[in-house]
Amino acid sequence: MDENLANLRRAILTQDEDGALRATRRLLDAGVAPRVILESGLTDAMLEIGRRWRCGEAFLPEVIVAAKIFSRCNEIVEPVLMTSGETVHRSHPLVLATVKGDLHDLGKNLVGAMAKTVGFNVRDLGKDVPVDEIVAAARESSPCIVGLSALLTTTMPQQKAAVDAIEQAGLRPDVKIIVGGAPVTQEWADQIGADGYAPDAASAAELALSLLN
Ligand code: B12
Repeated sequence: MDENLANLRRAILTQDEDGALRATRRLLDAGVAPRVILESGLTDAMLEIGRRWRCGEAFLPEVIVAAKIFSRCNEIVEPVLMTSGETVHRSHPLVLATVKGDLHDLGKNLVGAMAKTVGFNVRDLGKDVPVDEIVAAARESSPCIVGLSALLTTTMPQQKAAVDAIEQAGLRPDVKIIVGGAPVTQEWADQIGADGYAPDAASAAELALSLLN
């Protein structure tokens, strides 16, 4: 299994789409848990790409291709994740968005996939989503949880803008807000008045569940 995971990571790092899809199928055929493939295969490879990019060992076109391969592999893993006995049927709405100005959506998509497995009815607004649209969706889905993703330090203030706008629209406390993304911390969540922060998709789903009570 470790060798197959290593093959998957290597294929993403060398932009070998066919190899990555093959390695993903092999892992699923071997019965490896979808969550492990998402976290220890796909996500770890993207983090390594990020490290290489920062050090000048990789360049933007490679990151773009790796992100596309990540999504293709995720398309194969997600349906299996949904049928993996862990799925619970609830139908509480979870509105998800990557905030305005931010085009990073791989992490948000994983949060959505994981939230579905614990029974959330996920309404994904996509990326680069303006505050007005987030407020409108929160109003329509209320009571609900709103999950806001930001991967850039320059777009984190949009999370605060959304929290403030939801507050001003009078939608609290029926709307709980959780935030995440690589530069986001618990401290930031506290500072902007969000109800919670989670560092990864599995803990995001757990956090959302805990807020239902
Ligand atoms: C892939 C990538 C891209 C891709 C995105 C493709 C896509 N469809 O998403 C592309 C090439 C488009 C891109 C563009 C840019 N990027 Co970029 N990108 C990355 C990279 C390498 C990986 C991000 C990723 O997908 N990680 C894998 C996923 C699974 O992890 P994740 O996103 O962190 O999500 C997990 C958690 O954070 C959490 N989570 C995420 N969202 C949420 C939401 C909630 C509610 C919760 C609870 C949890 C949660 O759970 C997720 C799953 O476990 C990072 C490096 C890094 N270390 O993060 C840089 C990075 C984020 N990018 C960076 C930059 C600078 C840019 C550009 C400005 C580059 C440029 N000059 O054009 C543009 C900005 C475009 C824009 N306006 O958004 C910088 C940001 C620096 C900063 N401090 O702001 C980083 C850190 C790289 C670096 N240089 O250090 N990027």
